[in-house]
Amino acid sequence: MQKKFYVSTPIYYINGKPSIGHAYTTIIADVLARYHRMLGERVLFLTGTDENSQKNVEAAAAVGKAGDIQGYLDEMAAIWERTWDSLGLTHDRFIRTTEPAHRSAVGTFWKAVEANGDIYQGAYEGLYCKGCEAFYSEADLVEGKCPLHKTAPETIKEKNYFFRLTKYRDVLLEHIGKHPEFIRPESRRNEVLSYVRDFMTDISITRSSMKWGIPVPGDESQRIYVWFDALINYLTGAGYPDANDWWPCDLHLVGKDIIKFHCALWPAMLLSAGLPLPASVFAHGFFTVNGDKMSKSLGNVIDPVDIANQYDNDTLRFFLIREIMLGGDGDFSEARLKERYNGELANELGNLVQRVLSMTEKYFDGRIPERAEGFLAGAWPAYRLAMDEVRLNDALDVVWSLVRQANQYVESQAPWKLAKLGEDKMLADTMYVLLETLRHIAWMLLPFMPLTSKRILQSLNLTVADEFSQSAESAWVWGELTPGGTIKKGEALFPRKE
Ligand code: ME8
Repeated sequence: MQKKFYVSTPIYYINGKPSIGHAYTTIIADVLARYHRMLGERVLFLTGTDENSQKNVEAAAAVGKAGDIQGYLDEMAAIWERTWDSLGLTHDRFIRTTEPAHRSAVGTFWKAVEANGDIYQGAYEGLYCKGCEAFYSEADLVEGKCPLHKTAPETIKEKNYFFRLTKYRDVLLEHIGKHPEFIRPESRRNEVLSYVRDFMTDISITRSSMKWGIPVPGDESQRIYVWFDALINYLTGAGYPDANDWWPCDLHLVGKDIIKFHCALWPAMLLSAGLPLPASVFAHGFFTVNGDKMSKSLGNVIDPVDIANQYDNDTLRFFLIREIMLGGDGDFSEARLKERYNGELANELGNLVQRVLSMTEKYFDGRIPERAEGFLAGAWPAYRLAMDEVRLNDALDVVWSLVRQANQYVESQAPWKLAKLGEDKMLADTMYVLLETLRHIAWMLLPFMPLTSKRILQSLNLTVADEFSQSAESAWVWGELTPGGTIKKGEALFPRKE
């Protein structure tokens, strides 16, 4: 049976435009989705927007749309969807939490949790940060302010419904302990374990003071807490409550800021509703911009589309993944971007492709010579293992070491000398090895740099579809490039930027 792969990103708040941070998560999900499609798997790549948040309501009011919140959300959601489209992302489903399908799924889910005895009424008083849409204790605050938003939380006092989160403490601890792949990278697991063991309490899952959001089934005076509603998007996006084989999700990709919601609250909700848990949550780090935290107040929020317009979509993807070690924190700087573009893309990859094609034209009239043995050994297994373990930096390292090896091979073989000396067989072998290596590099780049990959394959006179419904593994065998075929040298892949 065809394997399935279901990957999700967080659903984002849409009180502003997408930043390069949001693009980072969504691009990583796209790389993984493309990789699994390339393996011949059925893929569901879900992303979307978190629309029942109080911050979206305030953002609507700030632009004079307090009377038409849904209209504001429709405009903003369209901006987000257009952004992902313009970056060439291949999400299969864009979910919005104001969709009727989601509202109804949340109702069904609520009733399942309630039927299990996990919802009770209580009075709530707490410090609430609207930025985080979360309650804090005094101990969490720094100088009385939210550590993330640097604003003082409000005191909220109301009658709410609570979720019996603590009932699931032991099961969660056991699950996390038994399944190391449930929370990745490993450094995040201890953070979650300590929270679940020592700090987790039952949580209030409704607000009586809010007018926006999904009403509690049977009590219209209360709205469901935005996180309780938002997490359920992963089920709605997979067709819940209809039975289907997408659930459980294979990989929830998130930033480290929202790990507790995904690794404690969400699995407890699923256990309560009697549903299987996702296989894995992978949390990446946060990056700064030129060393500073990216924030609206500092005015340094980078628009991913601006970067893509200055360079191209593939360069943006390449840079984000190459520059920031997945799982750790990092920094985004345009100076580094230009350096990597001119160095790794223009000088290394672009130059390799250009010189190999030029020499094939010059010495063989653009025809692919007879087969010869190359130096690919071990590259595919290393690449596959890295991709399967979500070590995207390592997978790109495999590709770049091939690019470097190929460039060194050009230098050491010096085809121009072989041509002068009349070493025809050695010249032919050298060129075949280089052309065939380019083909493998193009395949490995497909999930990361789909347009570049396609251009390289086309220059080798090979065609490739954007999406694969069939496994491409047969193409990864050495020697698949057919002697006698003609190459087509095109424009330089990455013209240098001064
Ligand atoms: O938290 N570096 O939405 P959100 C890396 N709606 N990643 C970044 C980043 C940065 N500087 N800035 C943002 C929410 N991100 C909820 C999620 S899910 C059921 C609900 C990315 O709009 C990263 O993925 O605040 C982070 O987790 C996410 O944006 C937060 O997006």
